[in-house]
Amino acid sequence: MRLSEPIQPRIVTAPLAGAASEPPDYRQKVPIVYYRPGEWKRELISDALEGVLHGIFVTGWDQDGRDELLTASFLGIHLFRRRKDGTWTQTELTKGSPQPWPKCGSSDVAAGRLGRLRFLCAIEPWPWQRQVIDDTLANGHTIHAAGLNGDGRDEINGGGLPDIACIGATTLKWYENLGGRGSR
Ligand SMILES: [Ca+2]
Repeated sequence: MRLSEPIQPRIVTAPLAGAASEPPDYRQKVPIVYYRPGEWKRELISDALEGVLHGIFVTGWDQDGRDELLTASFLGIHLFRRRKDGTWTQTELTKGSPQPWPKCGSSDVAAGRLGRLRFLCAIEPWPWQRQVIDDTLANGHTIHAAGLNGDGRDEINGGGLPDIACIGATTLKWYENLGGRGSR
């Protein structure tokens, strides 16, 4: 993850749930932290999320040369941005599934680009402009947007047609982007 100039990698960690939380509700705050190379000191990004924090996704959200962090948790999908002074902003992008706790929120998130359009793909999102690609995947676990058809382009960052891969309990599905028609 690139958080500042000059570009240096950082390690971001996000536990699945709070250390003392218990299933099925996992009612406890979940800390997201990062470490800089060399000192490896634990620095807090946020402890505002709660429940299961199942997915994180590092992305250049605003193309300012620094990476941002997307999270998928019981509270939905959030965007974390690092300010120049080192503090972080948190923006809720969607609350995810509206079902009662602990079936609320979102399980995993990835960001991609379709030409100039930016999109999120998630396992059970809610608002935004939502299009159901598949409702047959059992126990959807993780998701990613990428160029999967070997055309040599980084389709997340460089345009083109991003595809989506999703892992369920016993299946790995590839949803090929056919320019709006889609197939799997
Ligand atoms: Ca950025």
